[in-house]
Amino acid sequence: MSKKYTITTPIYYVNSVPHIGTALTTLAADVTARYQKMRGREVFFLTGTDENGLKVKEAAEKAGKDPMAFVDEISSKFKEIWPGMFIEFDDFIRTTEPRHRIAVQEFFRILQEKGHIYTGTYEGWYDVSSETFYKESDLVDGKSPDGNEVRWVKEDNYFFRMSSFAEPLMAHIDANPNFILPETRKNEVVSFIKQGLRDVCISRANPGWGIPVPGDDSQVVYVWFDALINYIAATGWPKPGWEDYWPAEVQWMGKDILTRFHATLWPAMLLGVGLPLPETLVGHAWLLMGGEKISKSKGNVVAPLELAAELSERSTCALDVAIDAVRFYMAATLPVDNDSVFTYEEFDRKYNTDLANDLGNALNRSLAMSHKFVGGSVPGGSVEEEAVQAIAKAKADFETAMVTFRIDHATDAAWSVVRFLNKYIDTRAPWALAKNNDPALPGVIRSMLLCLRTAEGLVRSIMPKTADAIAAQLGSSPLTDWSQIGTEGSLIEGTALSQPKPIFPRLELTKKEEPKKMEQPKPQPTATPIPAQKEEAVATEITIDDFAKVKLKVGRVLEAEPVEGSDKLMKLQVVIGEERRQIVAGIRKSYSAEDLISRQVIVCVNLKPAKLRGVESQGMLLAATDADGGAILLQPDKEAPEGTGVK
Ligand code: ME8
Repeated sequence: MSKKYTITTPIYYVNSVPHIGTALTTLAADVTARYQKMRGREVFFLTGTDENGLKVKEAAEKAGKDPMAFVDEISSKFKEIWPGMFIEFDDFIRTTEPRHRIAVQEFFRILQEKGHIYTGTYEGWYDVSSETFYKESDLVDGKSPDGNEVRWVKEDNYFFRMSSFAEPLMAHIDANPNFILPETRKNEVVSFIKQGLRDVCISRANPGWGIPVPGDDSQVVYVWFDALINYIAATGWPKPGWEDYWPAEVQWMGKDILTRFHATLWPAMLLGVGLPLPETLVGHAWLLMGGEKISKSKGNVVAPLELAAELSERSTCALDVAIDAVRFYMAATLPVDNDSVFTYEEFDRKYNTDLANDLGNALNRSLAMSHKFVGGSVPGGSVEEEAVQAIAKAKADFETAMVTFRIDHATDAAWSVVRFLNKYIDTRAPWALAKNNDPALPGVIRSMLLCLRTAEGLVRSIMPKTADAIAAQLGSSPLTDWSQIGTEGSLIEGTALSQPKPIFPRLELTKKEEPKKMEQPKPQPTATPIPAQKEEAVATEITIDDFAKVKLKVGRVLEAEPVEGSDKLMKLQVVIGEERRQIVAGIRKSYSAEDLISRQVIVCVNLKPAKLRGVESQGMLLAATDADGGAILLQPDKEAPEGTGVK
């Protein structure tokens, strides 16, 4: 069997349920796994739960439960939630399993045999919350450096000679520039090692919970020493065959557990036993909320599936899509060097801008125009050079980002082709080509569709269900082979396209929810939508100055969909120069969505915004009224750039 591409997450404490902090690391590992599978690697993706240790025992006591029943219950929540987020792990290890206990005891025994373990008395502080030993000089105002309560401990324990591994460890770090990522974290680790690595206490007095030290039931193995061994236990070690799974290509974690544990204790333990070191350790930064790390102990948790369920309810997108939107948010904002702050406002804003506006628009416009201008199937013709280049660059940038596990950069690379596509549509203006019977039209539409197909492939590891939905609308099978992404062969001429079905309905943000920092600040939206133009007699004369107060501009309809629960109203996304507006108009009886997409319109842009059937409208379309009361939309006599003023 060939060596698998092994990816691990930390094993999470079962003192409480999963939240978006733990989901962040697991999602990063899942994106890595899916990407490597697309590239043809056989992947072994390991996650699990950390169930020994005082922290868990005390949490069980607090809950009034037997520790085993308690860990069974919470571990199963982790095991269930990940598939719910479309996380495809291959193995889930629990440190209460026999396979883990056997590996830990064997590991301990080998280190003892090799003279790396000795007995002594530990006297110092212990932080149960992070299961960490601290010296007096480590404390800050009598607390751990993370601000946790500490307890004084004096015990006869076993110690691991970590100090003797400082040199080989530094040599390994120097020789392997990608061993610790990102660079900022590597520097932290190097300075930690340079301060001098201390021997580590690796056992605690047996509290009746944990893995007994081999040959000494009065002690249990220190929970961190035990937990780290999960990575090798899951490979089947010490039984033969583990070499197919170890060393890991990448071990994902948060920065909190990199320096003291994964980047020093863990490699020293492996060196001690004589096992190879993982290729890369990635220690990402934290997601904060209200200025604090999102954590179980702080109680400021956001449950990822609840976040998705709420989004689905508020936006009316499908639940699968909402789960993908949570995945997207995490991938796009994955904190690397610096912590990032989670806010519901930013989550909503990214949904609207990156998903509804960018990706959703690109999909809807491309499909609608393919139906309108080339009969609804993939045309032949050649893809235009600028599209070829944008596609190649997006794919290459994605790959480069993934070499150093920059999931945030990879996500941005995927979006670069989406952003290119929206601009390309605006500048190549297929509606104008169609009007002039320009022979470039099929090639332009093909270029648009190839960009979409590329986007489908590039977003697949981040948003698998959305990628499937895009493939289905393109009438194509899912693009799962990385080498095919961006190729002409991935888009077969003559394939029937489905009608555009909006995947990401826009979220209506109330004033309170309106994000403080918008990427592209919109001018104050104004305008009351007028469902249908009422014919009114001209009552009073107005002056030219009065008339000048009414601001009219040329716009173009990008998207159109009926407003649910109304047989008159149509919700439109209209581009007016640099800005986009949502306009609700009572034109449904006279126009279908397809009639409207890509049509130019005249918009009154300075009416106060209003809600129609609960949907905000930020402008009004000008229309005449026919004999039956139906709307006849006004449009410029010839194409005018969007945003042009009308007098
Ligand atoms: O430390 N932002 O488990 P744990 C980013 N059992 N990542 C976060 C986060 C946040 N706000 N909160 C949690 C343990 N994480 C040990 C690990 S491994 C041998 C043993 C993620 O349940 C991040 O990956 O406290 C962090 O390192 C991990 O969850 C800590 O999970």
